[in-house]
Amino acid sequence: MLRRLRPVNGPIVESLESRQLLAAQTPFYGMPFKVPISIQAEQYDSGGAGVSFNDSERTNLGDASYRAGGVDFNADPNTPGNYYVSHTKSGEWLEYTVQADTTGVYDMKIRLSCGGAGGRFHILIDGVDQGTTAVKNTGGWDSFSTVARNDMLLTGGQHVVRLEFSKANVTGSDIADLDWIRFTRDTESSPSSLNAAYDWSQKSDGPFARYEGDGAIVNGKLYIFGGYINTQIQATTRSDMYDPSTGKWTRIADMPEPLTHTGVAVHGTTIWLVGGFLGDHPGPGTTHVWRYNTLSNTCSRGPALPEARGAGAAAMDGDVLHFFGGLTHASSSANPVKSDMADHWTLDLANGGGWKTAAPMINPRNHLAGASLNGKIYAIGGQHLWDENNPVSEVDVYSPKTSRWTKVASMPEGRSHISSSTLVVDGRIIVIGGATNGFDSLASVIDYDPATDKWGKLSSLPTPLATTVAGYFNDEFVVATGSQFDLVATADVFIGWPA
Ligand SMILES: [Ca+2]
Ligand SMILES: [Ca+2]
Ligand SMILES: [Ca+2]
Repeated sequence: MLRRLRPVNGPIVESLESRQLLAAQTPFYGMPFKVPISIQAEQYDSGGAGVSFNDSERTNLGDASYRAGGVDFNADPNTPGNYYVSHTKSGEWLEYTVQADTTGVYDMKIRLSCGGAGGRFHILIDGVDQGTTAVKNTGGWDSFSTVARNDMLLTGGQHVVRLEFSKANVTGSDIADLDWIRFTRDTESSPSSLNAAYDWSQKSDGPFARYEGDGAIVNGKLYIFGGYINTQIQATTRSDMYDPSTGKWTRIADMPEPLTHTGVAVHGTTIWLVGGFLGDHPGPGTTHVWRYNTLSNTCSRGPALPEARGAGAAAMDGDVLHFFGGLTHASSSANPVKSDMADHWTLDLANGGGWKTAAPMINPRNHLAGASLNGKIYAIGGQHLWDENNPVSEVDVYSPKTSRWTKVASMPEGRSHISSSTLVVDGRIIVIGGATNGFDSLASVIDYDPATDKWGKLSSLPTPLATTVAGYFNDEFVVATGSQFDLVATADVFIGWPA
């Protein structure tokens, strides 16, 4: 009931409207670019002239073919496969569909070159002009530099960003060559919808009890895949989706195989499920990678991991999927696990090239969580081997820029079994529940602020819960399934509102 009284803010209405009005306009990859992210200028939306771009003439005036339609392209002589949008004239524009999970202030950098007199362009978000940016001569058409357009507010939801060339300083001449645009979140001025105090309420049980399920929230709906169903530790392929705005559950496509302990990361509207333990406990680790498309309700195979892993962690940094840690198989008396795996692999979803090796973890472990925040990757908590009595409080951060892992502030206590209940909200990492010493489940909800390198506390869940699946959308936490007691599956559902 409380829900109905709350004002419905722009995001839902706006995204519905934009979908209706721009039915023919679709993002380059079929899914919106999820900010913060870098977007290749040449990967503007599909839809055609007058819909997703405007160009002065149907011919391609550039030296390279990249896409048909009239936009002009030049090849990057230094990076095979990279292109510039060239020959930009006054009145031309390009549009990009992006998605922000939560409301925030974003800064934009635009990488461009200009060998002429320059001019100016505007950035428009959903048709609203964000102001003029001047283009000056950069020392030649092959000499690129970045210009900034700062402090743009993006509400949570989908948006169309237009880059429009408004004026050439010499009439009829080209204004700039564009390589890419990059959105970064301005964490200092982003309004935080995150309070410390939450009112948690328990909703009706979901249709299916499970623990060690995997999942994530996409467009406000919580998706839960697989998991174990009983004290015999039997795995299921069953998957469900919960819409907290209606309280309705929908059974979705079963997973292609019964999995638990996958690494989960979201790219646009696709949920990546990486590795995992296959079948009933103690199942073997797998190299399998599945992509669940939330739009088509289908699972397809992704590039297999270099080696089998279960209970590792995944995180998405822009278009780059990271996977690290885990074990080669689940532990059993017949097959005790002997080593934690430090391997760290990355998969570039925009540029392909398969899984690549990255810097190994400094403290290899399993049953940890992965998170991506401000262009860095976090490895959070977990356990060593099958020791549930001494979970890890350590948190490590990986910088793709330096290719190094370093330690940051540890959690207040050791926590494992948090892989699908760790999420990023408004520039902070939130860990909901989990298991501590001796698989005692936890009700506490903690948050990490990278600006202060400190862990804080949010209002606790009404009951302790480990291995739960959690998400956040429009100021609301949603938490479902998991176990309060080891090996006991629940269908619990909790919603948290700012108090
Ligand atoms: Ca043209
Ligand atoms: Ca042009
Ligand atoms: Ca480019």
